Amino acid sequence: MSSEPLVTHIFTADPSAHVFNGRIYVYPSHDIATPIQDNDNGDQYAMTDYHVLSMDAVGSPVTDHGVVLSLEDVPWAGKQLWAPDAAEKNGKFYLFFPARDTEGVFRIGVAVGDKPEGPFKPEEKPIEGSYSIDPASFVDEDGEAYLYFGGIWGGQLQCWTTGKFDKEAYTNMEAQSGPALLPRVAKLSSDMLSFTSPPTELEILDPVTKKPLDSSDHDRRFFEAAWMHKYNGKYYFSYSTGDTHYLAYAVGDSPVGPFTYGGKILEPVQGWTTHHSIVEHDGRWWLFHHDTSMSGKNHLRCVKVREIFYDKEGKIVLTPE
Ligand code: FUB
Repeated sequence: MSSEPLVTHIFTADPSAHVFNGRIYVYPSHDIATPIQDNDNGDQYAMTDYHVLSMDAVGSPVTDHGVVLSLEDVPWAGKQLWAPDAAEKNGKFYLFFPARDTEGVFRIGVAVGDKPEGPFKPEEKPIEGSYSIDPASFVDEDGEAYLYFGGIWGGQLQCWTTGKFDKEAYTNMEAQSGPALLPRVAKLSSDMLSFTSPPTELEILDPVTKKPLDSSDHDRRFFEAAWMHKYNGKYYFSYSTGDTHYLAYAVGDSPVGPFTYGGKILEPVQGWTTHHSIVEHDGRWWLFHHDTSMSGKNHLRCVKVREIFYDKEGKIVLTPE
């Protein structure tokens, strides 16, 4: 189950999985071929639309619902439809997605649909106050909704340390000492179309020193691919460590942190990027992720799924105790 791509007729990546009406829906990036050479900006990830996949259960046939949103339909977006996510609230479905605007700055947009499989109609403008990439939505048990986001290097998070886009910071990628750059979280308005207040940083602390992780700690510090899920009353924030290629997680008592580093979920997969989501279905927990086993190329990825487990202490493990 862990080694087979979910679908083979298109390239898919960055899978955000949710259960809506008892069915598993996956919102992936739709990778496409491009002559652009690999670079640290991620220019080779030149995606232009989104598909939605769904299935009754892991292992059952997967339906591709086709194109649910295209770049040409998003008035503010210039290029690069990167990792999306979706949420449901009050019977409506929301697709959150990053793209570079016409100035080349990554912003996050939202598109609204009546069904989990779309289609989705984009808002005219990106979410005010949004920036960087990899939005992940989380609707808590009390109905409050949050958007987590951010990605360094090509994801431009390092350009926002002053609150304004700093083009010069782009080429620096990240500092090599001092506290690591942090993912962002913002509470969503009740209509899911805006932030109720400016995004804040999500703290990730070392479990022993209780201090923020350092930017030199490439095995543990946040890079991109935020995801939030709740298990046993605790909030699990998971992410990619980017250039060290791990999926890692941190645990907290509140959706806005602070979080304490908890460990690795997955070792590096084939390909430069690693990106995932975690979802419960019928009492079992699933890790959706991607690799490049279908193509051998970093920008032509395929989504896979494997089961995960929790040990007695609530740590995420790949084999049951
Ligand atoms: O798919 C483009 C980018 O690659 C995503 O936004 C990152 O998380 C990485 O998977």
